[in-house]
Amino acid sequence: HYEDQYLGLMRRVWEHGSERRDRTGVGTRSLFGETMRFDLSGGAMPLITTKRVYWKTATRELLWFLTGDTNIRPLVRQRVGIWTDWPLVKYRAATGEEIGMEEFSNRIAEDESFAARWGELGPVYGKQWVDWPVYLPAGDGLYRKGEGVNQVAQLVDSLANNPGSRRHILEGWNVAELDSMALPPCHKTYQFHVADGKLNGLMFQRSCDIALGLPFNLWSAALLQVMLAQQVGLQPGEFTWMGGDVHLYLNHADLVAEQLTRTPQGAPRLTILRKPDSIFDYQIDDFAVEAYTPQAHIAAPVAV
Ligand code: DHF
Ligand code: TMP
Repeated sequence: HYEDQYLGLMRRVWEHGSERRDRTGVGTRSLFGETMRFDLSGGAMPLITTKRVYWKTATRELLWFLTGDTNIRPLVRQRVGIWTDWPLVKYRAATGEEIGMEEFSNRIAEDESFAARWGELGPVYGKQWVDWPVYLPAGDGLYRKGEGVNQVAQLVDSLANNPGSRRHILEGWNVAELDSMALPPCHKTYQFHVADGKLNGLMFQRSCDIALGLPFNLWSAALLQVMLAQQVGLQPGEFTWMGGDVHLYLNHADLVAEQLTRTPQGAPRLTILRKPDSIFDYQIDDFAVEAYTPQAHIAAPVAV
């Protein structure tokens, strides 16, 4: 089963990972340099079945990236809370107010100027993907802001018109802007490859939370590949995932113990119900997943 790769990785990291202190202070066990491969033909997706994964939440996040937005407000208004912890921690630190997650989310959703002030993550994925900043020399060592680069639009164009290229890349790691991001990108590089009428994809993730982030990341990267394939008239081929620092947080012991007793079941399939006019026109209701009968969700704390 395709998911054996995920469970095998989880087991290896838990049993053989080096124990390391990390930025969050929680502590992890970690291995460096890992790969998994998934066949996406016929609608197959690397969707984890040994716990329920909220693939619609992950899809909403991907669609939000494609809008170029970097404020959590549109996510929060769709009841997607996966990015709320970071602005919340910042707000608490700045104001000293002991506000709860629910109250903070309500204010983000209801108060536009509050959201503008406190819901911003900085120039994260969305910004770099569709509006990578460009500075043009303006004489005397000065620069002026040029039109941003829409990497995603360029990618669709290159896949369609220059399929043999070895430069089908989507990059999130804007070195000059890392300091102003709430988190530097984890899934930082995507590369695509056209061969035999198929679109192959590769995603490199520099830092990987196996328990919480990875199920979302596998789904989203594969979904982006399938959407791109649809846009340029190719079949989805193979999806390769590569991880740098691949870790389990020490406070995920209960999740690991439970999930490793479970056996993957079924082969969920994705259908895209129409062909939107462009890669930027997909909506949440365009996606249907069949044959997904996951085992129960396993809650685990996220390290902030
Ligand atoms: N930090 C850490 N430490 N791990 C992450 O995976 C992570 N991911 C980020 C931002 N920072 C991160 C963005 N993606 C969840 C999933 C993905 C995600 C952030 C959080 C998460 O908490 N998933 C839970 C609950 C999902 C929900 O409530 O909708 C899960 O069980 O999947
Ligand atoms: P870091 O920036 O110190 O590496 O911390 C980021 C943490 O978030 C790390 O545990 C990896 C995890 N993460 C994912 O696994 N996937 C994601 O998509 C994101 C945004 C974060």
